[in-house]
Amino acid sequence: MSTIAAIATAPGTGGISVIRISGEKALEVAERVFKPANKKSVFEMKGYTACYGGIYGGGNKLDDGILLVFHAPHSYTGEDTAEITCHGGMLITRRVLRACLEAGAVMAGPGEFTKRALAAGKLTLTQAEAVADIINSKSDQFLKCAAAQLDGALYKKIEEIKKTIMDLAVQISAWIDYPDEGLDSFEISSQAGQLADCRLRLHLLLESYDVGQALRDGISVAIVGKPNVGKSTLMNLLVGCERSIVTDIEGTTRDIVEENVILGGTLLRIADCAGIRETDNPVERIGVVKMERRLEQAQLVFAVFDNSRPLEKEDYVLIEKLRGKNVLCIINKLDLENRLDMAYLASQFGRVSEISANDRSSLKKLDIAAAKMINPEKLDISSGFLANERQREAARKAEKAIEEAERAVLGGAALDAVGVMLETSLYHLAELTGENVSEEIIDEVFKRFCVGK
Ligand SMILES: Nc1nc2c(ncn2[C@@H]2O[C@H](COP(=O)(O)OP(=O)(O)OP(=O)(O)O)[C@@H](O)[C@H]2O)c(=O)[nH]1
Ligand SMILES: [Mg+2]
Repeated sequence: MSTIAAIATAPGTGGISVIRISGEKALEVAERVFKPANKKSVFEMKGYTACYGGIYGGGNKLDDGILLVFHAPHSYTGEDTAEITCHGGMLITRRVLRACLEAGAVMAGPGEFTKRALAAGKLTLTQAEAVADIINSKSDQFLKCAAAQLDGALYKKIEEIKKTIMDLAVQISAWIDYPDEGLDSFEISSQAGQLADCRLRLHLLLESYDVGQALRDGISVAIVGKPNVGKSTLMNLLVGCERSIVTDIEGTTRDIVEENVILGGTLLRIADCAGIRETDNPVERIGVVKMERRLEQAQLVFAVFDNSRPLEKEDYVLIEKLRGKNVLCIINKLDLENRLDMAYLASQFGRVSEISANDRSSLKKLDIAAAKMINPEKLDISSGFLANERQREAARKAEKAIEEAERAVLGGAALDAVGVMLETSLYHLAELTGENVSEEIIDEVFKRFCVGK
């Protein structure tokens, strides 16, 4: 296999940059590019040791830096690896990379270091996918789940299910080999019970997919209410800057203004929408239609009401629209004299938060209310979850095969047919963990990675 090199740190100016080299000739490449200050050869360096020295390329000294050496198999990739740390300028970093390429390395593809770690058995495919998730995490909550995944949370869950199915398949093949023994009703119900248990465990995992997506991409939240209640002021409070235009003119916001914020420890994709009302203004009407569409898709709604005005027709229309939805009722403009029927709103919504959106101290209240709304138990997927469409598809196929096997056992179908269904489910579970995937799928997974990881 070729020796690869890439810049492992983010592009841009920084304190330091790291150029990573991995492969059979990693130390040879490093020896050509890096001259230790102690005059020793790079080949003399022990694994996990660093040394200070000069970095050379094109016959010139490029920079001073540090070389870190890992000997196979004790490295991330399982191969000999060298990491050169230089000063963190874009130009100098690229020059050092070029020197490594001129010294015999080839440019690494996206995620190629992790791909090699996978090939060396250092990681499972689900763990490699977790590496990409960790890199792309935008909230503490998702980071925690991705870290557990890297620790093998999903892999362990799938292995447990596979073990149960494998035991059942072994029993079945024994019965096929010794048909005289026959299957009694106790054995049938025990087999069906174990299959039902596996099906349930997979079903729960399949449900975890949506939660994982929501945590990764953010829970979709719509801020709705009649015009002028302070939706955009609330949006700006949550974002921490003047993201939406605020005026005292009704119908200020038309287009949807969207932003990611962390509230209650969770990433939320918040949309500030046009105020709900009937209007002759064609532009505002388009805004209202957009708001309604967004409201339909929202996983969580912040419904805003104005403390200084009595409930009006638009408020009642909105309350009707919100039935059955996950809603945090926000009573805004608490600093103004109360004219709003708060008791009525409390009777309509499970959770009410009273704030002044133009007062920053309201943020704490909203944080606590949102944390309670965003049911943390339901969102706790740190014990393993399906992280992407590839994993979901494999789990779905395995679930289907188990379902069929369960039905076949209960229906008294021929044992060899049940055996085939169990084999099918095992096949798809192995696909999920990556023991049984094609090169194309692996390539697809690593496309999501950055070069240098
Ligand atoms: N006193 C007081 N005024 C507020 C508060 N929140 C918002 N306002 C004012 O209410 C007016 C309307 O605020 P916006 O945030 O633009 O209201 P909106 O709901 O986005 O309105 P539309 O975009 O027209 O639907 C502005 O003059 C804000 O300054 C608050 O908590 N207290
Ligand atoms: Mg607005």
